[in-house]
Amino acid sequence: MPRIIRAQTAAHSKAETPVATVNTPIKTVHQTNRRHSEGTHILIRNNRFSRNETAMHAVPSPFDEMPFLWGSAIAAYQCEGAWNEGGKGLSEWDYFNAIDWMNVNGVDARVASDFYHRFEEDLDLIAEGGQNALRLSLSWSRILPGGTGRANEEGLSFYDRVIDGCLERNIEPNVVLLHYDLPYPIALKGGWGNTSIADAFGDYARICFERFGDRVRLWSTLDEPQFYSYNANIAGVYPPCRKADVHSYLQWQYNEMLASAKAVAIYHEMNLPGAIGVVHNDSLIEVATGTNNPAEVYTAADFFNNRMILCPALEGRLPPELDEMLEKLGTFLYRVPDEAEAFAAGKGDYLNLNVYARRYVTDWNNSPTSAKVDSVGGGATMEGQAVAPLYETLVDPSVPHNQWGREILPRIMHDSLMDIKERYGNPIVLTENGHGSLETPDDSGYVEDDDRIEIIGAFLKSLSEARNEGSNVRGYYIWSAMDLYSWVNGYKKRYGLVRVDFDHDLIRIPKKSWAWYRDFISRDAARRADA
Ligand code: BGP
Repeated sequence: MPRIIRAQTAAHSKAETPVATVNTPIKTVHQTNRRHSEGTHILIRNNRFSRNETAMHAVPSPFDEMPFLWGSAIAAYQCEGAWNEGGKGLSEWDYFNAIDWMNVNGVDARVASDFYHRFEEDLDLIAEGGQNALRLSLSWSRILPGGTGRANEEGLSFYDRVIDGCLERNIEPNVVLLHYDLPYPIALKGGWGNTSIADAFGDYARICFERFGDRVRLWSTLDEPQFYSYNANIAGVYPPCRKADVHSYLQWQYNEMLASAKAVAIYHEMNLPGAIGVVHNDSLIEVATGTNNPAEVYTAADFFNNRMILCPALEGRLPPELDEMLEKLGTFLYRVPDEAEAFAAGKGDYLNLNVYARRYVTDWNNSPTSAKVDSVGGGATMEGQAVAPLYETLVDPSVPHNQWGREILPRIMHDSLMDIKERYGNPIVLTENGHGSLETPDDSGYVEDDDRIEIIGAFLKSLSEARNEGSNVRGYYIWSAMDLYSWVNGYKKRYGLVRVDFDHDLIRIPKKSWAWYRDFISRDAARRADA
């Protein structure tokens, strides 16, 4: 069994943590046995960069008035369809998927799950499934068909109906302003490579807050800005499909977080009765034993995967290690003159965290920067990355992988939540967790997705451990409410609690996991009421 080196977890209290200042090298490496582990772990005290303890924005926390949120998640481009209806403009993904040779699975989301026309039925199934929350995104192109300028009333009123439909059914809407589907006119101007996108995004955000801010209490600016940029600039599978372009990868994240900060600042100025943050993904870094420079590898992988997002989002500043890392990576960023003020004003109220997998890393072994992803399935390719000259990922043979080569390791739910609690401390909503699989229904269209039930059940057990240990987690959402378009993976990769029959009039049939989740939620409520 491999041993791994990991960040501090709740297994070690803060009191044990030596206080270190910025630029203090990490020295302390501890070894311990962990009950969740598949082997022996070594913990790194990652205190090289002191936590920024500035007070959080003083907004009334809407969480105080909410029960624990048990929900599921969707995203506009992946489920809405109606790509050219209701005055909607073209998004970058509409354009990209129309280019044959870029569209690896030969499908697009012009119809998708047709949520645009069937959202009432989907909301009914969410409510009947015992869920009290839905995370959804708005389509920027539906609201501002040109990306900027005049808002489209038809688009706004569609989202009025969706949000009101949630509230009528006691479903708390958690709204993301942008989930990858950039308006094409903005992409034409350089998209996330152009710092002026922050102003355009701020204007779009203001329109959404003005229209929906009275009813929506949970907001996110962007979905997974790091993973979005990674797929677009390192893996090269999302538009504009650049491979191993580290400069663009980091420049996008800088611009994304500048845009996010702008939207957060506008939201706070408007004094609306809710909370706003960003959605980040897969934040847990674990370093394999046998690694020669574990502390350096940890810091580098944490910077590359997390810190460009988490520092602005939760501390209102860029990572203190930014310049040092840029120099090591041999690259630079175009930065705006007033960045310190912009990021300080854009600190969020909470974090939305998506948990699927960890980053299992070791020393750089001279491989050029590259990413391995599998957009077709079948299990031949394991997910991974090399980031020259900093670190590489490893395949851990003791951990099972799904059919797209992604680790299935449920105990990371607990470890990710405790890691964020220890290092950043903000409230968290667990906004995505799920299991992608190739599914075969029976003759009636019913799917007995026992694998999903088993895997999500194990993640939920791990979530419960984190809750019991004091993680400030306020909600959990399964990806996804129903089957939908899985980006470059097309429609074969299914995540839904409800099957959508894409070949037969998009009929909805709840899967076994839908009823199982409903029963789980009601059992949890009963348990907590008794406690
Ligand atoms: C998250 C995205 C979602 C969703 C999910 C599953 O990163 O926020 O949009 O797609 O991952 O990923 P995939 O569909 O690529 O399997």
